[in-house]
Amino acid sequence: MYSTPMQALLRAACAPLLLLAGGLFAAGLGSAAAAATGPDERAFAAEVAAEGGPPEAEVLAILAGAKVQQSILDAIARPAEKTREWKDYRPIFITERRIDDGVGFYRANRVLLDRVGTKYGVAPEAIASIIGVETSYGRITGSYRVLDALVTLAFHYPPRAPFFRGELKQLFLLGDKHLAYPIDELKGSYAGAMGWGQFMPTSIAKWAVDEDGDGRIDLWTSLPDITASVANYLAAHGWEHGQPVTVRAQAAADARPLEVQGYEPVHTVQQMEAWGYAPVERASAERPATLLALEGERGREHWLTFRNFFVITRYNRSPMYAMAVWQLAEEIARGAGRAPS
Ligand SMILES: [Ca+2]
Repeated sequence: MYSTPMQALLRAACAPLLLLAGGLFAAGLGSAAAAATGPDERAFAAEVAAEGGPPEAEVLAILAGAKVQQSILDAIARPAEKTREWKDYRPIFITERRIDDGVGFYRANRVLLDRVGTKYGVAPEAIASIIGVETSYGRITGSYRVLDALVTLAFHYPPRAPFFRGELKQLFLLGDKHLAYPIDELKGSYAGAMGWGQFMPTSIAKWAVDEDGDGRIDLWTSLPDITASVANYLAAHGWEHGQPVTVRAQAAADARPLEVQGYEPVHTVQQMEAWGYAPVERASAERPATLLALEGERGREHWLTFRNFFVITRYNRSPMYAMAVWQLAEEIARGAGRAPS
């Protein structure tokens, strides 16, 4: 999702917009300041109330309790690190510990993960892996108050204010059904991403699920809600159950150079092969694919990526994120003694 703790490392790969802000808004707040409720906040509260959220006075009272935090502004404006190559990126996410913890998580929750996977038509190891990459299986879900994060970024960070204002508004519009805790008690990343899967408010509104049926969505303590919400996110973005995610390709010496724009699979495997990128494992000739080149430990790697890979990039736009998620998923499946699906 948006800027989980892990994703401080991904910033270079996925968010050029963040570059714009370095240093511009760094001065003058001290460590935290009570949020003002000026004209912007009053207009916001009126809007929330008009769209079916809590009454204006209640919204303003909650906003007044928010703390504008310099550390949030620092975190979002931190200059991007230089772009990492896959060989440097992979070891950050695919560690022995994360694999072992993933296998443990899968084994401990096998019945649930398999049931949710079947119900939503998503590979259960992909659900476990996303939770592993986002928050180390729920260990690091963020310690900022979501209200502070979203108020700080909506009203005190002009480069992304429209985006975060929209997320803050959605937070107020979620209501009791979608929120297991009062707004001012929610914790998350510095950008307001919540729970084991790091859902932003708009993602909660669209895709989070009350899987255990207790009438509220708890993305912190209900494993059925957590896993089903991740599964539903992938399903809603077009996951093809039982279908491949990637296949390694061998590039011919005279392979046609391909300028890949985005990660939508647009050419068939057969076409890719004709252009000089032959899959090293069996792959359906008619399956739409696209090409991903990565600088790996042993030089350049070529991969054909399919619809399911594109779906993972809907969770986070970086293709290296998607590759890390899927390779971790494969390790989890192997370690748990099931064939990757
Ligand atoms: Ca629930």
